[in-house]
Amino acid sequence: MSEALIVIDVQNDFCPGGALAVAGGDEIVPVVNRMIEAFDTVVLTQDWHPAGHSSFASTHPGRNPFETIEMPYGPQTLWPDHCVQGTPGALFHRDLVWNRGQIVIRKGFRAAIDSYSAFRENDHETPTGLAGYLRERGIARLTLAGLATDYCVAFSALDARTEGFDVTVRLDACRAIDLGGSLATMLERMREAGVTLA
Ligand code: VGL
Ligand code: ZN
Repeated sequence: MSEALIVIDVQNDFCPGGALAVAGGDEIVPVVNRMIEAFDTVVLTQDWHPAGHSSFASTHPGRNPFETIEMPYGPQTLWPDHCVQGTPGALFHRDLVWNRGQIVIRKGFRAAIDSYSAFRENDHETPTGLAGYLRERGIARLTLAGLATDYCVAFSALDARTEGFDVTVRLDACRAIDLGGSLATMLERMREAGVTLA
């Protein structure tokens, strides 16, 4: 049974000094680099928003980052502007050794819809194509690492389970945003979905 490493959003804006910095986000880079070396199949994701993206608080007059609004597809947390296409904040962390990555899945590129998951956008419908890519390559087992544990990593892990993959999240190679208890909530949801938390 073939396996793949999925490296989620190890980008400057999610590291200290970035627009949506995750505490200790840069600490995972050496750990992730060792994992990249150890896997034959390596996939990376890149949060990749157009300027004025609907998940940015700045797009909604009178709204502040970390508030929640109702979107046509359900509740959406508002974020500071981050990972804008072509900006330094959207680049992978400079110490991430990503040469061995075989495909980069960009997500969140539609202005009207956010995408935490590497598999489905936040309407839980629109696919990114990653499940088909992995299945066509005969991959059944996934190991996830990256940022942030309770958003993009967790939603990717849950969707991967729904798509029928065997999923392990390497918590030592992840860091969380932890907004209003989101880390505990998402760890429990992952456990219930049969994700192995390592
Ligand atoms: C993420 C919030 C907004 C993440 C991306 O990578 O976890 N979180 N966009
Ligand atoms: Zn984003």
